[in-house]
Amino acid sequence: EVENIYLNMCKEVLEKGTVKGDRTGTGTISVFGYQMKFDLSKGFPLLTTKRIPFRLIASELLWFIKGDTNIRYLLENNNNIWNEWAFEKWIKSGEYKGPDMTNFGLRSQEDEEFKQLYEIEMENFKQSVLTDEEFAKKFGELGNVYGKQWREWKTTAGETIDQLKDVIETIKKNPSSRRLIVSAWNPEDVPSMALPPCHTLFQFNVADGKLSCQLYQRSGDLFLGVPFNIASYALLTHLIAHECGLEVGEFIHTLGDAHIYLNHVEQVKTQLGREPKDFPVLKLNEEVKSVFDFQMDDIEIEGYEPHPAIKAPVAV
Ligand code: DHF
Ligand code: TMP
Repeated sequence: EVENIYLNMCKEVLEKGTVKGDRTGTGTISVFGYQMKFDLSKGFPLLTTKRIPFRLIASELLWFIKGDTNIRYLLENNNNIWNEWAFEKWIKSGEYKGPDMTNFGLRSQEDEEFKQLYEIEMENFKQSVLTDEEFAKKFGELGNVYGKQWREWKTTAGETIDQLKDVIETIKKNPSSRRLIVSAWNPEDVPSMALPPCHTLFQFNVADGKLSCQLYQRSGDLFLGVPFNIASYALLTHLIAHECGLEVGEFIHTLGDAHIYLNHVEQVKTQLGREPKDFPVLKLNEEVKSVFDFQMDDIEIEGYEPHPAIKAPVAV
C-alpha cells in the first residue's frame, strides 16, 4: 500500500526522533530531513487510516489559487483551519477588549473554564469576520501568506509577479525547463505573516508527458498538517496537469523538521494500528480548462472509505 510511505515516516519519527522543545510550548519528537514519493497514477493520496476532510483541503487550495489571504472566504466555505492564527492577531491588537486570551491554545487544553470563554470569543470573532466587512479587512487578514506570494509577489521596482500563472505558462511553452519554481518564502515579508510559510517552495518537472511536483516543507506537523499538505499538493499537481494536457507523475514531499507533537503520540499509535485501504480517485470537471476557474463543485473524490477520524489539538 502506498500509504505505508506516510505511516513508516511516523513510525521512524516515533522510534528514532529526538525530543525537542518548540515555539508553541507543546514539545515534539522530531527528525530533520525526510522524503516521501507518491506515484499519483496509483490513486489520490488522501490518507485512509483516518478520515481526512477533503473539502477543507480543496477550499484552502482554491483560496491560495485565488491569491486570497483573508480567512473570510474560508469561513464562508465552513473551513475553520486558519482561525486560530487570525484570532491571535486580533487579540494582540489594541482593539480587542474582551477577557485575556493570552496563550489561548495551550490554556484551552488545560483549563475547562477558560476553554468556554475562548470558544465564545472565537465564535464572536468568526461572526464579525463574516458579517462586518471593515472588521474582516482588518482582522481576517493573515498577512502576506501563501496566496499573496504565489499570485502577487512584490518586487523592489514596485511591480508584482504572478508566480503561479508564470509557472503554468512555462510548463506549456518550455516543459523541459528546470526552473519551474514557486516560492512562498519571502524573507522581507516573513515578519508580517501570521505564520511563516511551512510549505516553502515547490518545483515542477515534466518528463514522458507526466507532470511531477516536489515540495520543500520546512516544518511538518506529521499528524495534523502533513496529511493535508500531501493531498493539497497532489490536487494542485492534478489541476495544473489538467490545464496543460499532461498526465500526473509523482508528488515528492521533502520535509525539514518532521515532528510529532507530544500530545499527538497516542493518536499516531492508534493510526499506525490500522490497515490502510485503497486510495480514492480524483474527478475533475472536464469542462473547466484553467486552474484559475475551478470551483468547489468541479472537484470530487470517489471511492473514499477511510477509517474514522481521530481528534487531536492543534498547537498554536
Ligand atoms: N499549526 C500546527 N501546529 N500544525 C498544523 O498542522 C498547522 N496547520 C495549519 C496552520 N497552523 C498549524 C494550516 N493547516 C488542521 C489541519 C490543517 C491545518 C490546520 C488545522 C486541523 O486541525 N485538522 C483537523 C480537522 C479540522 C476540522 O475538521 O476542522 C484534523 O483532524 O485533520
Ligand atoms: P513553526 O512556524 O514554529 O514551524 O510552526 C508551524 C507548525 O505548523 C508546525 O508544527 C508545522 C505546522 N504546519 C504544517 O505541518 N503544515 C502546514 O501547512 C502549516 C501551515 C503548518
